[in-house]
Amino acid sequence: MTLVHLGLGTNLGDRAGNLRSALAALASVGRLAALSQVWETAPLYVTDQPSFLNMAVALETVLAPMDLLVRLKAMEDELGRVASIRYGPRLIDLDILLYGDVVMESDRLTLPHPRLPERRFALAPLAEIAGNVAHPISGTAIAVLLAALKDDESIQEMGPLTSLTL
Ligand code: A4P
Ligand code: MG
Repeated sequence: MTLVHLGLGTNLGDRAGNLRSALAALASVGRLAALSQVWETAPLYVTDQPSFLNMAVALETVLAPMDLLVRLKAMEDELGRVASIRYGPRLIDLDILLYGDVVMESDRLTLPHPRLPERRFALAPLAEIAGNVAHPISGTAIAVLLAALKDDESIQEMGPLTSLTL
């Protein structure tokens, strides 16, 4: 059993509904151990697209990293994701931020997520549920990585998913 941290992102359609559907689907690959709040975040990279809802979850799973990735990609398809440009709009995006303290790099999977340290939209929700967890490569705690960010990424706390009325 490994404790994995996932980042969820959505910026199309019923965004809160997309997060709820994703959580329901994730229950089939492990036990949800913690949920962050929902954060509304300005789009990064491709800025001419709707704003995102982002959240992070902790998942206890017996699936190996590649098996988990395959299941997450299948979920993205089932939840209605249509092929889009890189960093473009999506119904739901499921990224593996941390897989325990595993460090690996292959064509299809890089762990921890390579762009985690630069992303406020990923670090802020993750810090709520894993602030004291050390980044497996740098050894720096997630909360410290967040505090060290010097970007001007605009993000806003929206409260727990259960109380979201968007
Ligand atoms: N892949 C490699 N490592 C991982 C990992 N740790 N977790 C591979 C998940 N996937 C991983 O991803 C492309 C491929 O990356 C996967 O097939 C997998 O084999 P994708 O989700 O199909 O493509 P993408 O999402 O367009 O690219 P990428 O690089 O994953 O981008 P992100 O990280 O998903 O970023 N702005 C805000 N505010 N909030 C967002 O959530 N998201 C994005 C997309 C851009 N801007 C955003 C947000
Ligand atoms: Mg992705």
